[in-house]
Amino acid sequence: MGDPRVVIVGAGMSGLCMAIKLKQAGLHDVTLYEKADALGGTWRDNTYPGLTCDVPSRFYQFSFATNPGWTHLYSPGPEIRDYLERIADRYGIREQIVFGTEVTAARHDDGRWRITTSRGPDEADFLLTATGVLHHPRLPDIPGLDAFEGPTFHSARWDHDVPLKGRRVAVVGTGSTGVQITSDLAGTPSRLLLFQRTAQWILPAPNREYGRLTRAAHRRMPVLDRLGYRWHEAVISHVLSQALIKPGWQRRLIGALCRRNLNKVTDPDLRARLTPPDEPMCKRLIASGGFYDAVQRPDVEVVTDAIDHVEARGVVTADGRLHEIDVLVLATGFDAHAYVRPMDLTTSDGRTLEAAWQDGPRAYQTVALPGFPNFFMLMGPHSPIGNYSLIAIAEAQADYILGWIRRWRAGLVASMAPTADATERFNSDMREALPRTIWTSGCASWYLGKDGLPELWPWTPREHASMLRTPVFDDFETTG
Ligand code: N01
Repeated sequence: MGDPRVVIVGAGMSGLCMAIKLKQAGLHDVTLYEKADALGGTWRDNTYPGLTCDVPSRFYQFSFATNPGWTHLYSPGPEIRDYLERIADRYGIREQIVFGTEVTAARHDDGRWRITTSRGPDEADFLLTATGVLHHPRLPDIPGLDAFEGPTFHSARWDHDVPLKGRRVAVVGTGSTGVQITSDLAGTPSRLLLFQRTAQWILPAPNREYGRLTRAAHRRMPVLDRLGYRWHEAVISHVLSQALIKPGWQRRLIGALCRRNLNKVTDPDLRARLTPPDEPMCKRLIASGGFYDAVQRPDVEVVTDAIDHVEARGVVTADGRLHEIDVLVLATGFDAHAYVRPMDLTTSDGRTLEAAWQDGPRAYQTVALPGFPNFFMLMGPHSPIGNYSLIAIAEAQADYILGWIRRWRAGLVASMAPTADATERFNSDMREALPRTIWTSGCASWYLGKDGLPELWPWTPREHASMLRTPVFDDFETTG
């Protein structure tokens, strides 16, 4: 059948992963469209102070391209971005990327995807989206936000031209981002105000530095990299991933570590205000080594009165107090349910992605959609994105997608899409399993979809990988 033309949308970590796998399989008619002017996805967009991956570096990397040079147990964001840049060059992917070009729509017609980009049309036999999960910043609907006279920016759009030293800075939000910013920034502004709506549990995670000797040893003995990868994979799989999905010693252990960590806060009033109302891990678990030290500094204040509105000089809380500030940082998270959109996808019979997902994003086995032939997603709905390495998940999904593309190349199929029945069976199994997870134990989080259920994988990441290793051909409608 010849080689297919493949279009990948997005040149972040998962788009690169897919492109590398295709290249290694000898498939060269591949284009990655990237709307920004640089690659790296979330590691390009986020540049806030303290940006660190909270998955250990030895596991948060491609299993086929480990990096002996990681400087820390948890790598700083710029180091991960450099790593992705180097990988793109090493595997010759950069030449395949068309930067500054947004895919706005795609329609499946006559067996091909007709693609509309901001630079003109294209066509492909396969359309693959690698558009990420946390891509669209969510701005809070706080009255008067526009009235503030000083600079205001979202954490994922950090304005590095704004000086912070010696000024009064407010951070709204205490998710992973707000915690990392606070831990790093404390001490730079003359006053740092952290506006907390809901306290969150913090797993103690001091960030150990890898010394020159360790790095040299890893360079000389690649087996150490492989061992490091397997070790962190095993710890996360056997402890954290289990704790999320069922009761047991793992859940008790992580809960106890978080509670003990909170005792580092010596002032009983502050400790009470930092005590979350829910179970550890109900919201995405935050890992940090320095947060409780930061919030106990005299120049840091945790404000727990609700924000009433913002005015020209600062933030006014419900008790009527005006907190005067110079800079306002919104670490208020992302719209995690805007998968793939705003791209318009349409099938030959007029089905749209918008309509297919009107009740929330649903997929077949996290990677495919019924009625959408030769279309696959990386990091699609219900991917195991908890606290696991998204790179390991992308690799499993890319291998699965590559399997279908190879079948196409071998002439075994011309088009493939999962059946509606198989997709419904998969989603109904998931709906049954989700209430058993810790994420439904009674908290609001970005994990929860419209139906109140988490849009997450309710089993172990290893089960996700093993599901994708064994495709069920009967679940697909194929032609050719
Ligand atoms: O966003 P979040 P994030 N008034 O949605 C608060 C990943 N990540 O950017 O809890 C006041 O978790 C909101 O309060 P509440 C990771 O997957 C990874 O921090 O809703 N406050 C909350 O405190 C993470 O989970 C790394 O009551 C308002 C905060 O804003 C995900 O990104 C590093 C508000 C939002 O927290 C998102 O984290 C960083 C309002 N109107 C992030 N609206 C890694 O290391 C919202 N909030 C891999």
